Amino acid sequence: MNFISQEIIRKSRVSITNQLQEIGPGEVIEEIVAALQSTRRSIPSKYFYNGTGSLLFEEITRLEEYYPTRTEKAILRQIAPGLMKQFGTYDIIELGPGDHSKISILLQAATGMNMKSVRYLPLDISQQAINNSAENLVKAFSCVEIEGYAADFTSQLDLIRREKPAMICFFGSTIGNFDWDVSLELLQNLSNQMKKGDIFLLGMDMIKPLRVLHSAYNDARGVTAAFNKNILNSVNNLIQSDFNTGEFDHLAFFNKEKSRIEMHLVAKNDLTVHSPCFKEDLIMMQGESIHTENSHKYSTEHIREITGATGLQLNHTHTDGREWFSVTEFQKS
Ligand code: AVI
Repeated sequence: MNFISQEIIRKSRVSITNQLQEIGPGEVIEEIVAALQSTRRSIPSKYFYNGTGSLLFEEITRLEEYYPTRTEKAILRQIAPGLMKQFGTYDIIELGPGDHSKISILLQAATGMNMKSVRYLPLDISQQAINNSAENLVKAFSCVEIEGYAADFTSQLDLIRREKPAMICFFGSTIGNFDWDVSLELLQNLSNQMKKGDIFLLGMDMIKPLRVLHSAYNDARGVTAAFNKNILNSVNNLIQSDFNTGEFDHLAFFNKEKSRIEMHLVAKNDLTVHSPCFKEDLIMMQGESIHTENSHKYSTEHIREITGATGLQLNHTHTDGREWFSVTEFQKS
């Protein structure tokens, strides 16, 4: 396939390219159909984030029960001045930022220090998210220059045109949505692309009391349930299937052995789903489920293992008072 990457926005201080067409629609369809038809049915969690899914996730981050975003931001507010003082001249690359609330904390610190120019390179699967962030950030921060990529950071890290040493940010414990082996591979790949002196900031959600974890993924207003069910709308759009969200229940629980919250969609009754992309109709029995997400929770031992597997040097782990969340600074040596 020889798609030409499309530059979609170029204004002064902002350039955004869409590299997603490098991933052909056929590959997306194949991936979804194979996951749905495997013996343990699943949908890759990256497909949560269509327009509605991204809005629902933003709503989740504001929920009383969902502590990770609030806690991570509190840590970032504390460490931002020190980070910008030390690394403010670096290119700031952010993987999967979603909204711009976390980078804003770093840019706020840069503004407080009268920094004249900060180069910000966000890479996100959602084109809309990149556009919105760019628009808001240039309005709010006169120092920022943006080079955004609508791209999949699991396979397109090499696209980034960095010009200087880099501070790579991977916040929100998005790493937790990958299986442990896959996340180590992703981090090894990232480490291989880093240059000596580059910094990597990794946000990780830590193991904590079960009731706190449980209610974070089973909020009283049902926003997480709506987010979970919406993945079926996203899939319907991608493979022209006819999943009906009303036919499924939201299920989220902590799997202690694997140290992760698992989210599933459970069929309320026997049902059949059609799609021109299926060889045969997808038949589900009452109680059968589709696994939609894993959200791993970590210990300091996991952080040590990452250091060993990637060869990155661990500079510092910052946590909140309760140690519910951590932001770890690694360095390429
Ligand atoms: C994006 N990710 C880190 C969130 C998480 O907590 O795993 C997604 C999410 N799923 C349900 N609530 C939030």
